[in-house]
Amino acid sequence: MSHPLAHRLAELAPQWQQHLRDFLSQYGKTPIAQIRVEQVVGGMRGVPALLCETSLVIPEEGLRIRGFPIAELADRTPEEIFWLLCTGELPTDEQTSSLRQLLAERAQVPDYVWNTLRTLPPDSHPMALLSLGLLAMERESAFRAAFERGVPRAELWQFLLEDCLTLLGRITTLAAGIYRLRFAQAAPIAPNPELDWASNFAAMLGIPDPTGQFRDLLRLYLVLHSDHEGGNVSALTGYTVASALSDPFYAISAGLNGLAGPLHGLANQECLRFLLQLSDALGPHPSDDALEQYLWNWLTSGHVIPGYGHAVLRVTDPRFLLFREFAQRYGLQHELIALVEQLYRIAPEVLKRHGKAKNPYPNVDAISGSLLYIYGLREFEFYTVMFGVSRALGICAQIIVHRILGTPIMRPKSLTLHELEELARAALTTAS
Ligand code: CMX
Repeated sequence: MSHPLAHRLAELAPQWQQHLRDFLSQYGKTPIAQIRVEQVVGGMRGVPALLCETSLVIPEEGLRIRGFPIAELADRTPEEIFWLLCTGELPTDEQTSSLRQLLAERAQVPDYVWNTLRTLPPDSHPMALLSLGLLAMERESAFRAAFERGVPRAELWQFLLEDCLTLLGRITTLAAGIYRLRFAQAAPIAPNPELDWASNFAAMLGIPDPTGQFRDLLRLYLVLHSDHEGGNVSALTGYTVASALSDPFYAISAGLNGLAGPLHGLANQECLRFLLQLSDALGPHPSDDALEQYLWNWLTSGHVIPGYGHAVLRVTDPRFLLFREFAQRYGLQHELIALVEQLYRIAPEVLKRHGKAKNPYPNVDAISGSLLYIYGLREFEFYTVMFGVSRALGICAQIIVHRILGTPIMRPKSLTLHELEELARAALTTAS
């Protein structure tokens, strides 16, 4: 367990723990917010009730990872981002290469995992395969073994870190292998220990990449999707499961099951499907009027526009803008990109006129799938798997930090509608 990331976290752990103890002893009983009835019923929207150190989503700005606006991190590698997420510090070159090596050393997926996946019917969703593949590896958990040996609670984070590194080392191989088995009817490509995490993933997918642009896109993709604070379905689920001291194989697998939902990670798949449908219906170069009418009919027949809106953001997602810059930098002249641009001009106005969505602007999913499609990754059922590989970085970092801080098992209080009504009436009476 002697590697630079474990060492650095061991140095930081006592400082973080002391900070939290001091803070709790001074402010532990201080109320910071009131909760409205509609928030209790409405998925706890906006309730500041979770601790997440790795990142923050500012409604008027977008994602910050450990205080850095995401645009400042767009040229970094996933290894650097993972180090940053875990420690709050940008790594030195040496630290980055140690992490790169560590992940590369752990990139082999055992045969029993492939054998398990091969037993599933061919129409199983790739996200189900990814989640199941991780779950199958649970038997190897160092965290669970340490717990069973009676390792003291305060030391458990070190075993959690090891599991997370194993899981992250393998997840690119697993995901790429799923792509090969499911869509190319071909055997998985073995990981190359010389390559970094993103390049290895690109190589193992086996998609022709003569210019190296697909690899660059993948690196950006893995960075941009890595974390989006703690309250989104996948992160919250992963954190909740890990808070019961379930090991990371359980926690990340569970988080990814949440990511597989169409309102969350599946939206990039749905977004591309929507664009292709739209192009089929109106032709690849529709007039603005035709597009506006199509969107209006779509919305008024009860559908959502995939890739638009967000539970927290209230501006265009900076990750959308960073992908757009990528397309501009490489001069991508594809009709899908033209359609993404045209939607960006027209959809926000239509959503505003429709009057429901609190945020009428695009999120990251409005463009990410189109870029993958253009570079030859055309099986859009696979897109959420890509998202999951990246998001595993953030959820792993979140549960590592939580275990270092020693936060307890999650247990919010739920109420029946009757109790909620009583509470609401009592609150109104007291206020008047
Ligand atoms: N198209 C049409 N209607 C939309 C909409 C959209 N893109 N976004 C929100 N709305 C609607 C909601 O469905 C809701 O309608 P009801 O009152 O009838 O239920 C209303 O506007 C208010 O919703 P909101 O408070 O603005 O948004 P939520 O926090 O409830 O939901 C999200 C957020 C992302 C689920 C929603 O905007 C959506 O469904 N967008 C399309 C799917 C998508 O792009 N998801 C990816 C999000 C990023 C991610 O998590 O990965």
